[in-house]
Amino acid sequence: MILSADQIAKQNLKHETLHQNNFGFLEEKLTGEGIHLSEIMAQLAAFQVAIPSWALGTGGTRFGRFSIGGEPINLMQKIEDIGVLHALTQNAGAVSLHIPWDKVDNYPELKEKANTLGIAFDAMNSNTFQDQKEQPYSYKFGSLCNVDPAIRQQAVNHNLEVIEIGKKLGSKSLTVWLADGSNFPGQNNFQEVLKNTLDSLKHIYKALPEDWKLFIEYKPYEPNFYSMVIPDWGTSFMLANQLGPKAYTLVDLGHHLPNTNIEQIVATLMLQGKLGGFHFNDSKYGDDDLSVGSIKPYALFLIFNELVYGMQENKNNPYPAWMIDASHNTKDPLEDLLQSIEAILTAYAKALLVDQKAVKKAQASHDVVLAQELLKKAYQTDVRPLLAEVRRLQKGALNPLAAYRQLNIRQQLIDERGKDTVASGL
Ligand SMILES: [Mn+2]
Repeated sequence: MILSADQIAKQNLKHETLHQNNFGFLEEKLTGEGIHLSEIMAQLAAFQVAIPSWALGTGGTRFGRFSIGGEPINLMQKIEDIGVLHALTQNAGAVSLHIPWDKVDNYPELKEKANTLGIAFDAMNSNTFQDQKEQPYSYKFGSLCNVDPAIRQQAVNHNLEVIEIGKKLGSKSLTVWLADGSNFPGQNNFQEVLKNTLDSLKHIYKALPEDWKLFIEYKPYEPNFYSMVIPDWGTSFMLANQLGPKAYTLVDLGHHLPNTNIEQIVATLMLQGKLGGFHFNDSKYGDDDLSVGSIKPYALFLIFNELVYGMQENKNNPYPAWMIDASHNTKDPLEDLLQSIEAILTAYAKALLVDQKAVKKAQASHDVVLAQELLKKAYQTDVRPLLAEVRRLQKGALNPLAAYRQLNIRQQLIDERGKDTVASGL
């Protein structure tokens, strides 16, 4: 289904008066504090977060999966769902594909469809954590790290194929996340599997077009529980440095052990110009894949504070590729994504409100209390009217979630696609 600007404008009428009052109040307050709102609003409008093609259906755990109905059964329908998210929020203008799940026969047709909905193709994701029917070798004991050169070659070839598909769609980056690792002591020789991984990545890097980037994602545990070959940002950073200037580290919020200071990792990578990609989600324990900002919204703000600082100060670091990487097991995936997009933009807006000069001054005079208060002040600002105004100016919804519900979009999708459809992916 395609959502028109007229349908959204009609929904906006219901909230118009209240919004004008709320925004007017906030605008006066922030302008009075010397904040240049138009600059911040332009940055918020420009922010586009990619939606992964595998997040549009209901996710599951190893225990079960509960379908929501009306799930997209092919990539065209997934693109349409992202079109709905983008029409409502104006911040979801990109998709991230996973190969082989998202292979199609006609790539120009796919590109055309996405273009008409204002959706670009962000990073391509390879998959060497599952075996595919037609492949001769198994990844059970690793892919790029495997002790068997034939298995490594198969995994390298898969990544080269993903690059070729990406080229057809206008993507400019490849994300490599490896499930490689071991479950028991003695299973792997740590040095050997890391060396093999670097060697395999070198082959992939060589095939990368000049204007592409390679993102290396890390994860401390799961699916392997004793060791992962790329368990942390340090290993990813080392590999990226050894590969060359087109290779970067990718930070996924869920891929850290509890209480890790992720904002410090962000700062370190940006200082080195090596933060390439970013995956949003939230968690209580590990890679829980919960809606962004649902558990630790202040941590998300602190992370964005470092991202904003880095985007302003570390010009050697490229503009990061943003993506939501979550699994929607209990909610309507589209509602969950709307909540995540709102949480991301909220944290970004608050970080943009931080008085960086005043923070620097407080730090220079060792005024710990003031430095902390300056961050808190920005964090406690209610930026919802600001985000609504940015959306309104671009013909998005004042309240995307309310519009989604009032327009009965899930029911329409069920009517259109059926109750028992199952999306491909996780
Ligand atoms: Mn991820």
